[in-house]
Parts: sequence; structure tokens; C-alpha cells
Amino acid sequence: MFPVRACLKNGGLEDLEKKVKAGERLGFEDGVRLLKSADLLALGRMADLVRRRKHGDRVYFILNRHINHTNVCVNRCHFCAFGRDEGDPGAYTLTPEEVEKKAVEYRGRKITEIHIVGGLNEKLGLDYYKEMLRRVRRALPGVIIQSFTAVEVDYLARSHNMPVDEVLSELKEAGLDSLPGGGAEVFSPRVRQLICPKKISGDRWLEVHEAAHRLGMRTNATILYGHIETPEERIDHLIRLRELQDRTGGFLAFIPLAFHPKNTRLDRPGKSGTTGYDDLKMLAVARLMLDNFDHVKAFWIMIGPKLAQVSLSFGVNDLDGTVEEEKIVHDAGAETGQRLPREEIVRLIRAAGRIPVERDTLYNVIREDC
Ligand code: V47
Repeated sequence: MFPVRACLKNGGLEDLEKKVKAGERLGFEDGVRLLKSADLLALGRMADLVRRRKHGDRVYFILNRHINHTNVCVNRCHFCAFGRDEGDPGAYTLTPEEVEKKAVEYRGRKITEIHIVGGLNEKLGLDYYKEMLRRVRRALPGVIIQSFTAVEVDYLARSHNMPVDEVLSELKEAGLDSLPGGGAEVFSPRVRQLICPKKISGDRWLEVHEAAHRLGMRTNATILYGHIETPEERIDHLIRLRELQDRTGGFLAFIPLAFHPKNTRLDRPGKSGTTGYDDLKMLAVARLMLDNFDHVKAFWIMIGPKLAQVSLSFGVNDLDGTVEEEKIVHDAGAETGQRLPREEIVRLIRAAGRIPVERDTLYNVIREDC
């Protein structure tokens, strides 16, 4: 797992705190020093200052529903417990009609975002994706569809021999509003070669998001941390996202995803997932490095609702949402529930002394102080 223990340092961050207070951008070496620090409270204090400047007491959440349309995947990344080969026990592929049924099943819960992601299934072409989008769009006209990772979009482009802009335009035409941040993992070619050798490169992931931004689609970004990556590789990842955001301004939120090893090829006896310190540090350092991202989101599914709540004092201003159903991390051993009721999210935010704000995907306010 993350080989940081030997080099953790306490204190000595005063110069960086000065920079943060002055609103100066942090560089690569600064970020590495922050990640290698064990001074969690200093990191929290700095990240909280940045968060407070941007958002005051407001904490966002959304009523959303995740759907995973297929777990059949040709990539079979080593960190993933969700993917299957066609015909394997447990392999499944939903029809567009079944996806629509799932999208509408909680109509009464007033969901405003549908998040659909899945594996790279050779049997599914652009028509399947467009049919799925049209059905969901027709069934839930006001709902924002934030779906398909850059990896899926690239796969469609390659399998249809089409430019990525064209694939995105067709998906947009069929109802796609926004891309989620999945599939980014860690951009380092060294890491990708070891944990997801068949996946698109980090450069390609960034290109797909840039193409989406050009078409006026807002997107999210993630990092999958807590496996074999070094502190330097994490910071490089953040800086590359920051550079693209400087050019396009198209990213909405950054979401660190804590690696869950169970049932994956990276599982090692005696090693479990990330620690609470690591989770809070990743969130705080992301808040400090990504000065041009408005939002840093804690995905409670990955780190648990209680730590997600605590992360509100470590740079986080968004708790994601109700989710309703999650397969990818639960297949990898996540012990969190499948859904978090709206009232519980509101309770967590209030108990942290903050103002809960229900938002839509684009951070338009639906209800404040709810
Ligand atoms: O792309 C896969 C990651 C992602 C594991 O954009 C794993 O708002 C941990 O991207 N342990 C899917 N993570 C989830 C995702 C996401 C979640 C919430 C919000 C948003 C957003 C995006 O999960 C995958 C991959 O990077 N993942 N396997 C694992 N074993």
C-alpha cells in the first residue's frame, strides 16, 4: 500500500501555511511536503481556510441514483473487483429498458441526477448507449444525466472509428448532460502499467474531458489512491488536473476515491484499505492543490458517512448524495450501506455546524438550509 510511513514528518509547514493564507498557488514540492506530513491538524486548518473562503458554512449534497449497466469489461483492471468476462458467474448486462426501470423506480424520492457507469462490453455499441439515454431522458425529463466515464467514451470512439467529439455530440444529443470523474485512477504511466495496463492513458483521459468541456459539458475528476502510487504521483495527478482546469474551467468537482482491495488482484494478506489519516490528508491536500476547482467532494460510500462528515473540517464542501445502489466498491469490500437517506445527510451536515444545501449536478441550489 501507499509507502509513506517511513517519511512522515511533523511540523515545519509554516511557510506553506503563509502561502495558503496569502492565496498563493502551491507547487509540486509543496504538495509532496503536505502529503508527507503527519500534521493532520495543520493540513486541516489550511484546507479549511480555503474551503471557508470559497463556501462559508454551506455544504452541498444531491439526491442521486447510481446505476451500473454492465460489469462485463475487456479491461479487467487489477484494482477492480466489479469487472467480469462475458459468461462468468455473476456477469450481467442490463437492457436500456432495464436501466430505464431502475432510473424511475424511486421516482418519489425526487432524484435530480442519474449516474450511469459500467464496464467496456464489446457487445454494446453507440446505439445501445443512445437508446438508454433517450429512455432515461424521456422518463425523467428534468433530471440531469451525468454518465459514462472517459474510458467508456474513448472505447465507443475506438470501436466505431469515430472522433471522440463526435461520440460525445451524439451522446449529448441523446440526453447526456455531463461526465462523472471515474476512470482517472492515477495518471502516472508507471502506475497504470502495473494496475490497469489495458486502460487508456492519463493523457487520453484528460483529452476526453477537454473534448467534453469544448462541447459545453461540465465534468468531474477523481483519483484512485491508496494502492501502489507514491506521494509524488498523487501530486503530479492533481497538478495535471489543475492545468486542464486552468485552460477550460470545465471541471465541477474533485472526488478522491479510496482504494478497496478485497476481491481484487492487488489484495495482500494483512493489508486492508486506506487509513482515516490518509483519507483526510488526501482530501485536504486536494483542496489545497486544486485552487481552481470550486468543489471537493467526499464520497461517503468509500470512506463512510462519519469520516465524510469529519472531512467537512478538512477542505470538503460536498457529501455527494443518496446514491441508492452501488456495486463497484461494494464488490471490493465496502462496508457502507447502499443508500444514505436525505434526512441523514442533512443531519450529518447540521451536526458539523454547517448549512445543508441541496444542489443539482451543476451546483444550482435546489433548497438551502433544508
Ligand atoms: O472509475 C474501481 C473506482 C470508480 C475500485 O464523478 C474503485 O461524481 C475503490 O468514479 N476501490 C467509479 N475505487 C466511481 C466514480 C465516482 C464515484 C462517485 C462520484 C463520482 C463523480 C464518481 O471507482 C472507477 C474507479 O476509479 N474504483 N474499483 C476499488 N476497488
